[in-house]
Amino acid sequence: MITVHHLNNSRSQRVLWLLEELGLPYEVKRYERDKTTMLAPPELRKIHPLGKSPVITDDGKTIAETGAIIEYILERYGNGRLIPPPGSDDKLRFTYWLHYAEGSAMTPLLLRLLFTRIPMNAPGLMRPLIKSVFRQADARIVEPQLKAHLALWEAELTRSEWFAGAQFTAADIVMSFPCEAAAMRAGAREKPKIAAFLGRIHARPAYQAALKTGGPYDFAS
Ligand SMILES: N[C@@H](CCC(=O)N[C@@H](CS)C(=O)NCC(=O)O)C(=O)O
Repeated sequence: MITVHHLNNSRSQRVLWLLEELGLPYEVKRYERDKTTMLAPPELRKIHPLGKSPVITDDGKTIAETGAIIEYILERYGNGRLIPPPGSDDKLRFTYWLHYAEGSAMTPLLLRLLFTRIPMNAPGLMRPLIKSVFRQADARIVEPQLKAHLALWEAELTRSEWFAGAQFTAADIVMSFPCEAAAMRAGAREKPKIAAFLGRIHARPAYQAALKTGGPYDFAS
């Protein structure tokens, strides 16, 4: 049986959701973030050297990295579900979003998070100066990138209801996290198609079931 090594309030929520969508049995081993640093506990490094979440173990194998986990589960247990037919245009779109979510979309979102958090932790007297430097850097480097990414998602969700065509697929599961993070940090809810996408995914029974299993998740609102 698949074991999901689940870090609270993290990307591994997507893996729980995928397993719920497929109706597969799984067990959950829980790990708690450090309340100050938000880092994963050292025990997670015993499962995979990077100690990041998500990571799963199954049948003697350890699989890390969201996209690789999704591919593994679909190939081994999916029976063709939640993935467009091989060779189709939608399959190409699926592959793009599967890699893009972590490979491209998360970079400016992470920079936005850091550029906001670093000044908050700066020593008192320096804080206004550091805040101003980071605000300018965000406006110059991060904001234009986020604008372009959000425009891309909005255009794709105008072309079809889901990221890889007319049917819901695991591409929507992988893209949920950038969309949710962008709703918190980059005004994604002002984009009507992205906002509607978030409404649709949050209403799915499997998403709700995964939330119950995973516990408090800041990104679901
Ligand atoms: N690209 C990786 C990112 C993994 C990652 O950064 N996970 C975060 C959780 S959202 C984490 O483990 N953070 C805790 C830490 O870095 O200690 C993936 O999608 O699997």
